[in-house]
Amino acid sequence: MKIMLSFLLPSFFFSAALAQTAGSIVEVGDTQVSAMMMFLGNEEKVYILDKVEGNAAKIQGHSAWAAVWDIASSTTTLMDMTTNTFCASGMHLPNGSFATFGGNKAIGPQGADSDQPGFDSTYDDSDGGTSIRILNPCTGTNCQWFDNANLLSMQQRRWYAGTEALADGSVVLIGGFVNGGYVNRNLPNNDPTYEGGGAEPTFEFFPARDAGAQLMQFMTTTSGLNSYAHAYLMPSGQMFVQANLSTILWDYNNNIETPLPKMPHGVVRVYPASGAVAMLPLTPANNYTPSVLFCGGSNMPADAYGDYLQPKINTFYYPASNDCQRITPEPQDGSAPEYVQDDDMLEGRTMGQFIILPTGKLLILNGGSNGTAGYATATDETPSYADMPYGMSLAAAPVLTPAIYDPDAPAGSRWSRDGIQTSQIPRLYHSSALLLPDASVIIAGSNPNVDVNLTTFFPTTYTAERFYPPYFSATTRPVPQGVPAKLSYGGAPFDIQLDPSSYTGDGNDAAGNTTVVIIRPGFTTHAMNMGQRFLQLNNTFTVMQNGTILLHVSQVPPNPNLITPGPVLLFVVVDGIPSNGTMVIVGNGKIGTQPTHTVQELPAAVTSTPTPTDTPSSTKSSNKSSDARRTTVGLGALVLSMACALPAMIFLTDFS
Ligand SMILES: *[C@@H]1O[C@H](CO)[C@@H](O)[C@H](O)[C@H]1NC(C)=O
Ligand SMILES: *[C@@H]1O[C@H](CO)[C@@H](O)[C@H](O)[C@H]1NC(C)=O
Ligand SMILES: *[C@@H]1O[C@H](CO)[C@@H](O)[C@H](O)[C@H]1NC(C)=O
Ligand SMILES: *[C@@H]1O[C@H](CO)[C@@H](O)[C@H](O)[C@H]1NC(C)=O
Ligand SMILES: *[C@@H]1O[C@H](CO)[C@@H](O)[C@H](O)[C@H]1NC(C)=O
Ligand SMILES: *[C@@H]1O[C@H](CO)[C@@H](O)[C@H](O)[C@H]1NC(C)=O
Ligand SMILES: *[C@@H]1O[C@H](CO)[C@@H](O)[C@H](O)[C@H]1NC(C)=O
Ligand SMILES: *[C@@H]1O[C@H](CO)[C@@H](O)[C@H](O)[C@H]1NC(C)=O
Ligand SMILES: *[C@@H]1O[C@H](CO)[C@@H](O)[C@H](O)[C@H]1NC(C)=O
Ligand SMILES: [Cu+2]
Repeated sequence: MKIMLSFLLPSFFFSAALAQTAGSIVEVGDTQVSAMMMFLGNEEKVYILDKVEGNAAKIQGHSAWAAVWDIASSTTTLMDMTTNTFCASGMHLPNGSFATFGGNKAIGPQGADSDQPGFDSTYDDSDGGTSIRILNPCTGTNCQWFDNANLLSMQQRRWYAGTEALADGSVVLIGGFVNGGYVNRNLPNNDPTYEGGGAEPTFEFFPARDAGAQLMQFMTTTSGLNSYAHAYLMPSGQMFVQANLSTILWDYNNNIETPLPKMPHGVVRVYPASGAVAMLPLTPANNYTPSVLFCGGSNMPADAYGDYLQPKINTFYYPASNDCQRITPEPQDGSAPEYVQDDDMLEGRTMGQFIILPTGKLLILNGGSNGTAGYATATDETPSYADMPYGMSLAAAPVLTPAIYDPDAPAGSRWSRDGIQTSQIPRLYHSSALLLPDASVIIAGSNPNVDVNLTTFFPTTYTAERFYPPYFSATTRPVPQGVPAKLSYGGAPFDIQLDPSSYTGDGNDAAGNTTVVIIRPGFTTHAMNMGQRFLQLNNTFTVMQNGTILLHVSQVPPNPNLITPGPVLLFVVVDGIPSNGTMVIVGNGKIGTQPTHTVQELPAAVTSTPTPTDTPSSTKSSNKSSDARRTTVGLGALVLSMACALPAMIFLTDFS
C-alpha cells in the first residue's frame, strides 16, 4: 500500500506535504560529521563542527570533523579543519563572520594521546586548546576555515569557556578546563583556583586586550562547576554570569564582581548539569529589560559530581530537575534582583535546549530526564565499563517531545506541547539545535561517546531533523518587502511593506497584531545557543485603502549592549505567523565602538477606514479582497490613531 502510494504521488508532492506539517519532526538527511556545534552562516548555510573522531566521511585523506549543510537541498559538504574543535565555544562577529575558541589537544583513536607532540598522524589533527578559528560564511561551498595557531590564538588553553559578545563586537572568554574532564576539580578540592593545573581560572578577550588574561574570582567561588558559564551582557554593560549555585553581575573592564542571589533549590544549570537557559525577548513592552530563564539541570548533591575523571554516583539513575527560575538582573524600578519561581517544565531535563521562536515563545527540545552531560567509562558506583548500562552516556531516558514556553502567559499555563509530535532519535550529550530562516528548527548530533560508536545504546548520530513549530499550519505567511540589509543603533525609522496576500482577515486587525523582530540564533553547542537573543523593534503602521500595510519600524535601540553588532534574522510576524527571516547586520560591521543615534519618532499609526455600511462584525469576518474593494475612501479620510504606547494600540475601525 505504501509502495503504491509513492508510485502514485510525485515525490516532490510527497516530501513537501511531509515537510510542512505543523508540530512535526522530520528527518532531513545525514550531516556526515556528528553535529556537536552549529551556526547559521547566512540564509542558505549551516556550518557544522564535530570533535576529532573516526567519522567514516573523509576529507584530504583523514576523517572529517567539519561540514557545511545546505538548507534548501539538505545536503552536506565536508570541510577541512586543522585543530581539534572538541568542545570549543563560538560567537558571531560584527561583520557576519563567526569565530570558535579553544578545544582539546590533538588526539588519536578512542581519545588516545597524539602520537607526536601536538599532532596525531592517524586522525591528522593538531592541538586546538588555544585556537581561534574564523569562518567568513559564503553561499557556495568554497569558503574555508582560517585555523592557524601561529597567526591567531588565545593566551590560555580553554575547553568549555564561557563566551559572550560585547558592545564593541569583541568577545570575552571566561574560564574553562585546561584539558577537559567531567567536572573542573580534583577531590579533595584543595586547590579550588588552579586544581593543580586542570582549571583555567582567568578571562581574556578577543581581540586580545593589553592586560592579557586576568584571574576571575568567580572561578574560585564556583570551583568544580564553572565551565561554559552562562553569561549575558546586560543593558548597563555589566555581565550577568551564573555557574554552580552562584550568580554575579560582572564589570569585566575593571574585574569587579557584584554578588546576586544564589540559584534556589540547589539546581545547577551549567555543564554537566546542563539546564536550558535563555534570555527572554527584549520588547518595547518590557522597555528592553532582560530577564534570564533557567529550566532544568540537576540538583545532585555537590559530592555526587565527583572529579575530572567521573561522577561518584550513577548519574543515569538520578532524575534531572524540572525546576524553572526567572531573574531580571537589572530591574528598571531599582529593586533588588531576585530569582522568581517559574512554572515547572512538563518533565525533568538535562541538556534541554531553548530556541527562541519569532513569536517570542521559547521552544525546548533535546536532552534526557535522567543524569547529566558528559561521558565516562565508569562511575564510582559502576567501576567496570562492561557494567555501564548506557555505554559511556551519563544521561538516560531521552526526552523525545519538544515543548513550548510562553513567557507572557499567566503563571501556571506557560508550558504546552499541544499538537507537537515526538521524535524517534535521542539527542543527548553533544546534540544541537538552531533556528533556520524559514522559522523551522534544525536538530542534530548526539554522541555521548569518546569516538564513533554506531552500536552502543546512544550511538554517534548523523541524522538531522527539522522541527516545524505550530505556525507551520498557516496557509498564508507574510512576505515583507523592503527589509533593509543593515540596522543602525537609533536613527531614522524605515518602512516594510506587507501586501494583502501577507495576511488573512481585516487589514487593521492584522497591522495591530504585527511585530517586527530580530533574532540571533546563536552558536549552538552543549544545549546552549551562545549569543542567542530576541529583540522586537518598535513599530507603528499605515494601513492603506487597498489593504497594503506599511510598517514604520524603528532601528535597534541605541544601546549596543542590548544586541551586540553582527548578524541577526529579521522576521515580520502577523497574528503569530512569521515571515521567512532575512539576514541583516546590526551595527557598522566592524569591531569597535558602534555609532549610536538619537531615536527618531515613529509616525503615528494610521488605519484604513471602513465604509459606513460596515459593522464591526462584518469587518472581522470579511475577507481581504472584499476589504480592498470596500475601502474606497481617499487618503484625506485616513484616521490617525490616538497616541498610545505599543502594544496597547487602539483600533478605530471598531466604532463604525
Ligand atoms: C570579519 O572580522 C574578522 C575579525 O576581525 C576577520 O578576521 C574576518 O576576516 C572578517 N571577515 C571579512 C569577510 O572581512
Ligand atoms: C559548588 O559550590 C559550592 C560552594 O558554593 C561547593 O561547596 C560545591 O562543592 C561546588 N560544587 C561542585 C560540584 O564543585
Ligand atoms: C515605541 O514607539 C511609540 C510610538 O512612537 C512610542 O510612544 C514608544 O515610547 C516607543 N517605545 C519604546 C520602548 O521605545
Ligand atoms: C531514571 O531514574 C529513575 C530514578 O532512579 C529510574 O527509576 C529509571 O529507571 C531511570 N531511567 C532509566 C531509563 O534508566
Ligand atoms: C561501542 O560501545 C559498546 C558498549 O557501549 C562497546 O562494548 C564497544 O566496544 C564500543 N565500540 C567501539 C568501536 O568503541
Ligand atoms: C520561505 O523560504 C522557503 C525556503 O527558501 C521558500 O520555499 C518559501 O517559499 C518562502 N516563503 C515565503 C512566504 O517567503
Ligand atoms: C497599494 O497602494 C500602495 C500605494 O499606492 C502601493 O504601493 C501598493 O503596492 C498597493 N498594494 C497593492 C496590493 O496593490
Ligand atoms: C494576535 O495573534 C495571536 C496569534 O494568532 C492571537 O492569539 C491573538 O488573539 C491576536 N491578538 C489580537 C489582538 O487579535
Ligand atoms: C472573498 O471575497 C470575494 C470577492 O467578494 C469572494 O469572491 C470570495 O468568495 C470571498 N471569499 C471568502 C472565503 O469569503
Ligand atoms: Cu563536550
